[in-house]
Amino acid sequence: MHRTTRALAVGSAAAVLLASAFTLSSAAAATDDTGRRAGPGHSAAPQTLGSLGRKAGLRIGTAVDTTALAEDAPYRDKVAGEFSSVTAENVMKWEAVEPTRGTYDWAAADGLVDFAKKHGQLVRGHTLVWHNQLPSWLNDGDFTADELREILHEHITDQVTHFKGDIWQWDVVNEAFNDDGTLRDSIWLRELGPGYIADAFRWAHEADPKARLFINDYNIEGVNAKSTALHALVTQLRKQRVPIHGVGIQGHLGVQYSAPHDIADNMLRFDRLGLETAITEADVRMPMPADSTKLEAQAEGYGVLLRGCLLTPGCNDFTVWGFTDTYSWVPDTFPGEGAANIFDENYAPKPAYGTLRQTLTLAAGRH
Ligand code: 9MR
Repeated sequence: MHRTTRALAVGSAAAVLLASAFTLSSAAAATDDTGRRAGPGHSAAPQTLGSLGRKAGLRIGTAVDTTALAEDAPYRDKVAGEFSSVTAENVMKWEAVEPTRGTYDWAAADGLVDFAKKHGQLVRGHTLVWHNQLPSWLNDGDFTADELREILHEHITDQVTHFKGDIWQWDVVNEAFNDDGTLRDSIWLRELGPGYIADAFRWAHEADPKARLFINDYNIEGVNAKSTALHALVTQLRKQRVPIHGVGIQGHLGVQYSAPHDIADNMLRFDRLGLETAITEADVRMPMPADSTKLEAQAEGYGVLLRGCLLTPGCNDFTVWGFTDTYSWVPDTFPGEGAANIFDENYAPKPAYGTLRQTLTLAAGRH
């Protein structure tokens, strides 16, 4: 993503909206570096991303590292103060909740749910069906297809029942597609066939009829083969009356790649199906070391993702995948890259934080 990519593609209503939103965003430069407007009418109460989001009709969330939540007081204060929804970064995944077959360990996840209740936050549940972070008894087991189907059914039923009433949105199925739009070759597809997706949603709905059920994936920000295949799948699922309510767009970007300036085009086509949408895992990494050009490109990336959400009426949550560079999955997965979050390692706000605040401020009254 480079400054030159600010030139926006025209030819669709969404692109025009994006362009005007960008103009507005530039005009908002008359704010101080926390994004707060100066002058008369300026409220003394500190505005947070969560409170600004509320005025713009959406929740602003973060993935939470529950070890950091327990051990790092400044981290805990930021989670509590800045955000209006939370997602467990790891502790609701299958390997965490059922490390030994038949023995559940909900302690860490329950702790996060309690924390969220105490701070008036909603919880996004992440995630029920994935190819990754499965317990070894499952990965290494020798199960028939019928047994695996029953294992998956039981997992979904037990986990959704355990959290019944406490989860706002579940990422029921995570990362089911390849980038070319074919279904990912996972244990679930191989053993159960493509019907595992509809089954997972039906089972989750039976266990908690009030939870909003999402399919979630990465590299589906813009209009491309993967997002188009996902659109075709959810269209079909809705026709079959499968209880699917939303599409989660992860939003893992990097400053060295083009930003998805057609994100509203893409999100609006899901909106037209009557689906909710959310940005579920926003972060914008960069080749290290960071410098001011990269930080500005990063701010632009966050802004593109947030504006895509704000331009989509049914987009009701914008979640960042962690908020401080101290705790990030990026350096482990992409050696030589990092600094992907909106606060630095000392919890100082980066330009991206100001961009989110300004963009939310301009969207006040959205709903
Ligand atoms: O941030 C998570 C990291 O701590 C884990 O080691 C990793 C294991 O795969 O999963 C990370 O979270 C992923 C999320 O659950 C699904 N989308 C991609 C995220 C980043 O890898």
